[in-house]
Amino acid sequence: METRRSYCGLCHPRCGMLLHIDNGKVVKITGDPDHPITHGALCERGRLMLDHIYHPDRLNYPLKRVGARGEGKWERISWEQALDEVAEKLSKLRDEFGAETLTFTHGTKRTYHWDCRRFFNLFGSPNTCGVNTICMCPSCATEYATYGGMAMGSDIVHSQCVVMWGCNPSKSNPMGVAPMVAAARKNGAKLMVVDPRKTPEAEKADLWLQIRPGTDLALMLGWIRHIIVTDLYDKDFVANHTVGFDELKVAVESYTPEKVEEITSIPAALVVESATMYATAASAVIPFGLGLDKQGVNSTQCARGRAILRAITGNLEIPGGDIFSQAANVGLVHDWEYLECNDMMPESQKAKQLGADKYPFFGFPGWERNYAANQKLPRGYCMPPEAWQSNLAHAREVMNAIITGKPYPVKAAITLASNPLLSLPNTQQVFEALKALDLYVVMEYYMTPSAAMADYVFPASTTVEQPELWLTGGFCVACPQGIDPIEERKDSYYFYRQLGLRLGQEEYWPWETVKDVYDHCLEPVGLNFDKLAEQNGLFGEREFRRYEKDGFGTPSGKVELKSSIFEELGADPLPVYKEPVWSPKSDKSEITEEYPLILITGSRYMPMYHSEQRQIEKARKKVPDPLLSIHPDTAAELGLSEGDWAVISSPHGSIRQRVHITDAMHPKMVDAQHSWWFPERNEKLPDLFGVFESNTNMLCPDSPEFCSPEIGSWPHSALMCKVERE
Ligand SMILES: Nc1nc2c(c(=O)[nH]1)N[C@H]1C(S)=C(S)[C@@H](COP(=O)(O)OP(=O)(O)OC[C@H]3O[C@@H](n4cnc5c(=O)[nH]c(N)nc54)[C@H](O)[C@@H]3O)O[C@H]1N2
Ligand SMILES: Nc1nc2c(c(=O)[nH]1)N[C@H]1C(S)=C(S)[C@@H](COP(=O)(O)OP(=O)(O)OC[C@H]3O[C@@H](n4cnc5c(=O)[nH]c(N)nc54)[C@H](O)[C@@H]3O)O[C@H]1N2
Ligand code: SF4
Ligand SMILES: [Mo]
Repeated sequence: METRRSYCGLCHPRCGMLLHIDNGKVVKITGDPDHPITHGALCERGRLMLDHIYHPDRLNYPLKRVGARGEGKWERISWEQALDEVAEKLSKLRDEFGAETLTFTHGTKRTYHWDCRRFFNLFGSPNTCGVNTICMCPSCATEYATYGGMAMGSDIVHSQCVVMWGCNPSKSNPMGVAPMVAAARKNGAKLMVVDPRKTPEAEKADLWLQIRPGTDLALMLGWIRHIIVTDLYDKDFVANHTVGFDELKVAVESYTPEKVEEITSIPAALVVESATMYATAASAVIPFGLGLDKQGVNSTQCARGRAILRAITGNLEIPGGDIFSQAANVGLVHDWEYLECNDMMPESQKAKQLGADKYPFFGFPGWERNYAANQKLPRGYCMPPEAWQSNLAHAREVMNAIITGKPYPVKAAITLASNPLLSLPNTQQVFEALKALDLYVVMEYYMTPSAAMADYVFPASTTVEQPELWLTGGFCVACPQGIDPIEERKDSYYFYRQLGLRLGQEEYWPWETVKDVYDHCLEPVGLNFDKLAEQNGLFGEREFRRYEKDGFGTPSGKVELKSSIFEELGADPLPVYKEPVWSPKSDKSEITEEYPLILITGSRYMPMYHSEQRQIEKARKKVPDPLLSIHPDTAAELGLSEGDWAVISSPHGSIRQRVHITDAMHPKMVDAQHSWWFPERNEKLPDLFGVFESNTNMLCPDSPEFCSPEIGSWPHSALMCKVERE
């Protein structure tokens, strides 16, 4: 038996994996004890990798639709034929309607993504759109505007105070953030949790703030006010490294603990105690939490509020604090923005980006300002903002354009590593849009509901069948390919390069394989992919407080408590709290009467990852059906018992899920699992694998009033619903 090093890519941490191979077939997988970050650990989803590699439902060959759209009739064709036909159709559509007629739906970052952006920039379409609008884009773009980087490298382990704000790592990041929090606790850190649910972290916390969903910004403003009026802020840092403090002070003036209690339901004394705990700790972190990004109207300003808190307490770029700069040597590796070819997009095409008129901060105008400020810093200080992460068309506007042809026709779409019918809000509209496309191309592992609507489906290779370079601010690790791709599966680089070669982009795809690309990326540090693998990663020494000599990557070179980029683009330069549209406290009382429960969706649970693992028997055995979590008293009132099917309705739609009774929920709230579909059901329309039946995004609206005014991020939480027995 042979053992080969590879990695798991079923979610973000890229845990090291050993493949035990017998007769060319992987027969066992174990964690790689020599992996420099994960040291042999694999989570329960990673341990299902073998079931995934060889699953009988995996797509192994390109498919072409032969029946009506969504009829489930396919013909197997060759890669050559599929690529030729898709390229020819794209070329014709571009000639007739302009390059902007092609769109792309992003999922979460799972495979290379710079190759997608590179292809789109070279093709000339500014219209890639997708879930990034609510996943990290609010945080990423906003933190760049505030201090010139995104704090993804929080030094949790050495922190004296860890604040889990809308973040549930024991379920969402069991190999990364969760062990770091445990280590910090062992080192004596305080733990604070701001979450409407009693998460496993909340149970263990020193303080748990059971916040009313969607009101976090009010709590942040209350914290900022308290920290200022009690002189707990870092005066040196504020005086020397920030702008806009006086205006900030005025903006938060009215957020007394009592007012914050009234809005958030957190007792005033606890508001004071928690703010004091955060501000007086020798070091403190507030790592990224999706609970903030996915709450709609306030999400962008929540990211601002969190950034401001980190700054005024002097917790940026210190040991045990929130860190965004790169380790110097790692910073020299060619990064993703470098590979994206953003300078290839003509000005005339940038101007056509859908949604940028409503949300300029979210499109090229905002990204270009963040980028320009970043470029003033010495090379390698902080990664430039990736367009993939903070420069997107708006999904709602794109879907509208597909359906109506206005402001111009969008006729073609590519989906790769995403399942838009399950992950985007307003499923009804996404479905209408997919139906209306002239050309829909999907690259996938499995036949999903979205893929079932395609004209061409391409088979994707598993991470163990392709190499990857894992680059972060602090380290760079080679993730080696473990086995040859099975049958005709390929990686996304191959897909985009082959399309590019057929569409006149030859000059820009000089590297034949993705490994060649990574060799090129590693040239500046005198390495190549194999050497990096041999030396087991490149690690850098952090240089803390680098801003003291180089400043921050913002227009003013300081932390902008009042954001000049926001102001220039017509957004509120200081955070202003807004009541969610549907809420027990909004003026739409008719909604509250009919839909009395607050709805949050999508809290993570193992072993599922979004809409995935539904085919994997062992995963389905653990979670066979979609679950709605509800408090025992509420369930009793509604006559619901554990395991009953219930109908959940919002003003936007209705779905069914099974009742799970738990006191982790507040009596006035429910939490519905997201992205459920049923691979065992009929692929053919109208069933489409049951995609409309239990999918929480049937309940989630995306019209402008529900979205944050700066970015357009829509709500998957802080909504209202009713629950009835089926
Ligand atoms: N209601 C609700 N909706 C949500 C959320 C929520 O909390 N509530 N969360 C949102 C968030 S944060 C996110 S990030 C999105 C996730 O949105 P998506 O990323 O669209 O979600 P997935 O279901 O993981 O879909 C990924 C698809 O790509 C395939 N795939 C996985 N890896 C690869 C690969 O390497 N190559 C290729 N070609 N295909 C691959 C999988 O089989 C799967 O079908 O969902 C969002 N939607
Ligand atoms: N098992 C599993 N792990 C995953 C994923 C998965 O699908 N499954 N998806 C991955 C992806 S793409 C992402 S983005 C991350 C996200 O991972 P996390 O950041 O942990 O996000 P969530 O689990 O969506 O939500 C975190 C918490 O926010 C709370 N919350 C909901 N609404 C609010 C609110 O208004 N205010 C506050 N303060 N809290 C609120 C929820 O109760 C939940 O406990 O998880 C990643 N890891
Ligand atoms: S956390 Fe689990 S699923 Fe994610 S990469 Fe690691 S082993 Fe794979
Ligand atoms: Mo996400």
